[in-house]
Amino acid sequence: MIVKEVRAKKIKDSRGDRTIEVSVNGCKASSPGGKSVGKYETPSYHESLDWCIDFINNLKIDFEIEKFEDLSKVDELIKSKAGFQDVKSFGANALYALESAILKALAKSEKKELWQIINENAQKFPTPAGNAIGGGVHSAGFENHPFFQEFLLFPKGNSFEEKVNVMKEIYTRVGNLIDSKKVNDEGAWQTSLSESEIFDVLFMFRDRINIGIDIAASSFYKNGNYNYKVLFSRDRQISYVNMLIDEYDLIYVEDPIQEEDFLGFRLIKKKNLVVGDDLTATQIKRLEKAIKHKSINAMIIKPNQNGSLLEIKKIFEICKKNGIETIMSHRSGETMDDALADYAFGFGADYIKTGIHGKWREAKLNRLIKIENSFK
Ligand code: 2PG
Ligand code: MG
Repeated sequence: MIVKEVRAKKIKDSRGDRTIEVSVNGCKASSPGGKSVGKYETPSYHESLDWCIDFINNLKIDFEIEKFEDLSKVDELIKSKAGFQDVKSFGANALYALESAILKALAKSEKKELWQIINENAQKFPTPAGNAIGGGVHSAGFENHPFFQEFLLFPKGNSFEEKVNVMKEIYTRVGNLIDSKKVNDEGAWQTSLSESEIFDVLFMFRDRINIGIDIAASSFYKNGNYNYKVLFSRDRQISYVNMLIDEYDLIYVEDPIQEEDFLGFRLIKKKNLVVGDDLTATQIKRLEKAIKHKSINAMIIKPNQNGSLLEIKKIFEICKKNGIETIMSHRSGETMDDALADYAFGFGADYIKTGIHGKWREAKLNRLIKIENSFK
């Protein structure tokens, strides 16, 4: 494929924050934005969003792109033009949107689907994981919200589409049961119920779903303690989480411990998934450290925590080699771009965490349903 036209501009995400959209030969891709941002994520932009837009609008790609690996040529061009050692210095949002738009244009020119550019033989569908009840920083404006950031549904079913339908049905029934009238940044119900009251509600649907949580523990950790209004020490946090795992049969616990504490993660029970998000921040070095310390058995992969799709591919390979399950994930501030679904399918993610309610979340779910139907 010959790249004829590259354009970048500002758009608004679901939260109304500015983000980047890149179009290559008329194919558009954009980057989302997080609120519970891990300390080790690649910064979103070198200098600023405007600087990156300017840079892309002056970029001349004068070589042919024929396959996924050719993204390395784009990386080299950016590095030499900007004088970066590492292409990620360009900023994760800028790099991801550019690379993703290039791959979409390549897919179009070859009359293929985006996922086929990653892996022509992909066939495994991820299980959807959806945030039903929200808390933490995503619910910051809501009084007395839960401390935990996400109460997630892992629906049971025989196909991706059936799982999505189960997830949506239980989401609606949960909202009625807790009499919630509002949703948060991610489309999850707002509530003043406590953690244990929420678990009791979700537990009623155990025949249709499994329960998971994203504690996002770094967001309420300060000076050695976890602040639940009452301060919990590290030991108390570890035993509290382990107690919840047993009590409510949790199958998934994301960021139960703050992002610096690899050894604390190791002490969380592993009969379920113990998932790194802020801990690993979609960075190869952080993943390798987590493997060495036996901190996790599953990892969140957010393209815009890293920026480079070539590195994302490597991360999937390292995870597969080391028995680490993979969760491709959205951000709390999302765009209508549905490429995340193709990346989840193409890279063979075990799960996709992309919310339940709201057009930005449904775009990704519907894209995977469409891919599934194309195999029928
Ligand atoms: C998370 C994400 C997505 P944010 O913590 O897993 O739910 O939140 O995008 O705000 O980092
Ligand atoms: Mg998280």
